Amino acid sequence: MNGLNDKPIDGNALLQVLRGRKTHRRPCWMMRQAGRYLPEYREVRAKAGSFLDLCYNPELATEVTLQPLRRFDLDAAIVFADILVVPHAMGLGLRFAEGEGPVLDTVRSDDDLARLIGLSGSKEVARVCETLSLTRGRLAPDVALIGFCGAPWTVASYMVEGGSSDRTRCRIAAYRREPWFLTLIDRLVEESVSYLCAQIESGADVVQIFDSWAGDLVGDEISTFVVEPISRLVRGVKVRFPDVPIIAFARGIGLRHREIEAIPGVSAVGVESEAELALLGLEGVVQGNLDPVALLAGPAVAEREAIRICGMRAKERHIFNLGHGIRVGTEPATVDAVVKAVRWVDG
Ligand code: 1CP
Repeated sequence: MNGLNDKPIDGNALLQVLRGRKTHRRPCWMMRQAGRYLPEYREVRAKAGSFLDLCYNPELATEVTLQPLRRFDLDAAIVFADILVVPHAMGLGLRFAEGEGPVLDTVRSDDDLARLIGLSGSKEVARVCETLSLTRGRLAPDVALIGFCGAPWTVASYMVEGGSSDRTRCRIAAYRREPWFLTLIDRLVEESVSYLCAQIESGADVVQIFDSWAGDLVGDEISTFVVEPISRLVRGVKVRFPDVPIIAFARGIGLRHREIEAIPGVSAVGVESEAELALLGLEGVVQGNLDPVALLAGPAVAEREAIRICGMRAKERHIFNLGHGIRVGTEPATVDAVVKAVRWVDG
């Protein structure tokens, strides 16, 4: 099996589960399934130049999107891009410093906000959309194509801080609720709706919203900066594409995933590794939550943990995944062992 053959579309396990139907097997994909742990990725990345050059080169981005599907029996491909495409397309300077992560122009004042531009006509968005349509054309019908964006809180944190951080400056703004911070969140909802809709028009079958830093927040900050903006984002996409399933991953909010599950239009809830699936009280479809470090511990540990997680959830209500992205240094053979273990559980 290589995921690149031509089985019928109704064999798409991820779409079956997201639509609440019976499935022939437990859908399985892994966050950051394309990336530096794969030697063939490193080769294309070297050819492309920088990480951003790769994101905006549709032919090469399509190639790296498809690479994990050639190795592993997965049910989905996720378009190779980044959550920071949105602030980049809104006019902020962005570069990825080797070994340091993203460096982004900051947004800290009313003037900074006023300078942000809309996504319509964006070259960056057009390139990502071209990658989606090239990829959809080359993928087997039984493999779903996932488009994505960052959630407003997570993307705002990079814009306010200017890169990776502990988000303290952004959290202070959230506590104070300065008008410009709320305006920034609103702008991100609006632009993210148009970004996800553009991805769907270009071939995404499913979209995922990544709120990687949702777990920073406490109390009603979670309602105001995670649940409400995600609800508005989901509503905006659903108005135009009512049949496209949406996965919402607010990493690190534990029991408050129930509030994400309750958002109308959310088809599945992503869950971090730290949460115990059986204790969360989620009734619908959950995605997760194998610890990426278990994969670094080798195939025997990773298989054991994968089987334990599958045992907590019927295949109709589970999308097997990690609780966060695959780490650099993971052996591809361990990823293969995990996928095979998931297949061994229930086909
Ligand atoms: O060349 C490289 O290997 C650079 C590493 C890399 C990769 C492979 C970055 C830099 N981004 C990506 C691709 C990417 N990013 C994908 C598509 C590939 C796939 O999943 O197979 C996706 C979905 C993302 C999403 C993303 N980017 C998130 C949300 C998910 C998560 O990991 O929490 C975040 C927070 C980013 C920001 C980002 N991109 C890259 C870095 C180093 C960072 C900063 C991370 C941090 O602040 O800790």
